[in-house]
Amino acid sequence: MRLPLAALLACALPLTAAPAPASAAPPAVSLGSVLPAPVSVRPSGSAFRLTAGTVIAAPPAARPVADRLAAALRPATGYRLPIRAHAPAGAPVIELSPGHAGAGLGAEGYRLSVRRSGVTVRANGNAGLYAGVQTLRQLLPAAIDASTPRHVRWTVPGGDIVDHPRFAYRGAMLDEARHFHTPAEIKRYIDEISRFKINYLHLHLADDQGWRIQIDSWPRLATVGGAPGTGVDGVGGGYLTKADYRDLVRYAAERFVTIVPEIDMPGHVNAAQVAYPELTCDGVAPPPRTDTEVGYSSLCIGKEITYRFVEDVIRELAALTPGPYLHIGGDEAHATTAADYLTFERRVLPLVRKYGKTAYGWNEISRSPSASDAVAQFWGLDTSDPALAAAVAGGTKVVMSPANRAYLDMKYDPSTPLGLSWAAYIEVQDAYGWDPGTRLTDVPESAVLGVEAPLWSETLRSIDDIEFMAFPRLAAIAELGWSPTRSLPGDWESFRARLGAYGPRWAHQGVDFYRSPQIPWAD
Ligand code: NGO
Repeated sequence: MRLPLAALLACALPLTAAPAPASAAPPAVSLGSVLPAPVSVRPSGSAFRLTAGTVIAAPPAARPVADRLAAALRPATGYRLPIRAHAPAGAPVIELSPGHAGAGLGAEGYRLSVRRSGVTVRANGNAGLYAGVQTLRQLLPAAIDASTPRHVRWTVPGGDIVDHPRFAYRGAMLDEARHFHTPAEIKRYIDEISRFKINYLHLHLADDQGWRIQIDSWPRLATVGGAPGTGVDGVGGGYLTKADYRDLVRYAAERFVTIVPEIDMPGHVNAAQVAYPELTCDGVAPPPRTDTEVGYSSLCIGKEITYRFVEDVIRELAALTPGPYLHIGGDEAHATTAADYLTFERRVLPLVRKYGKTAYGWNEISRSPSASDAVAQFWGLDTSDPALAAAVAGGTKVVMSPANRAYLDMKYDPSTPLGLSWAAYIEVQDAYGWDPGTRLTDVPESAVLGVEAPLWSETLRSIDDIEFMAFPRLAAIAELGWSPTRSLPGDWESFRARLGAYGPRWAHQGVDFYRSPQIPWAD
């Protein structure tokens, strides 16, 4: 019989040894355990201890971030953690200090100092304070993510962190069309991704199977396209009302996440054509589709009603969306001729600009000369893309989502019960081991806005399914987007150790993550 090490040590202890206190110290958290890895970490001095007497100090401008911090720390500590404009003298304090943090930090960077007397997070504004707060949460013992009070010594290791993102765009994507995920599920995902400093959530709102957003000028899009049974295999259905969508935009903004809506066109439009047969060339409604084929539907490029429809949808979506981007898809338009595709994009790309947004599309849009002020989302498998490179030379910017590295719907390995495998099996090390800045040999890093991890929903139903595919790989993509590049092999060893230590946090949150055999998971 093999005894666990702890049992062997216990046997070796003299009988007079004091029993371990009921609230045994949790495994140590170090200043270097943060995900994504900060720019600079300097451990020093003594730890801060969060106690029942701790006060959160924040001026009125930073109050919303202080509220989020308090809401994150109260359940597991059971402490009141009052928020004050100024800390009372002598009280242990967590201070949020906005403004004049230095130009080098930008809008999202922060400095975090931990001393025995208190913790200070400084940033130029609330986005940076929020990022610093996410770091601080990870410096507390993992039980801080429990939903009920735990008896733990809530210590934060001493030292200083200076941090800011490598890329401005760090995204995740949910496919609402293949399976509708409810507003509550989307909010939970926003909570989960914003912990890793993801700052954009792209919602794929329409595809062949379903249409998931209310459009007042074309009401049947949502009522027919979002009817029960409009998911893959006839499962699910539903749509976001405008009120739901506005509420999601607000909820995301409170977590410094910007929503990017996508309506895919000119392909992937079967659901729209079921609702409005006039959007087909022959005016005949196609049958609803609940299978996972792609590339068979197309808007009718020669009909004027197509552009009325597109403009109405873009206008209404732009009015609902405070963020800068509006995604118009453009992928896999195999049922549209190459000439028609260019005609379509020549008319549609300017419509996005007309309503004040930057056009964003899958990398196929880079074939259109009108895409020079657009953002192209690279989802290819190769490490070069001449059409995209040519567009980049004309001004197009790029978000990197190579399907064989960044698609969270790819299986981890052949035994993964969910997901697809057309692009690759993507274990955690594959998701981590590439560089968004240099992945495409013909696109310079200066054209790369950032990285996004799409999660397509053909095989996913529940939030558990989403979590199992997203975590832990989303943490890998988040680190590629946020952290400075260093030597990749060394980074992997550091990353897998930090990820292993993060496991108990997901467990406390009830997140159903994949326990990859590549990672030394802590209990
Ligand atoms: C492709 C396709 C989607 C699929 C996805 C599944 C893009 C941009 N178009 O990615 O319709 O859902 O793969 O992995």
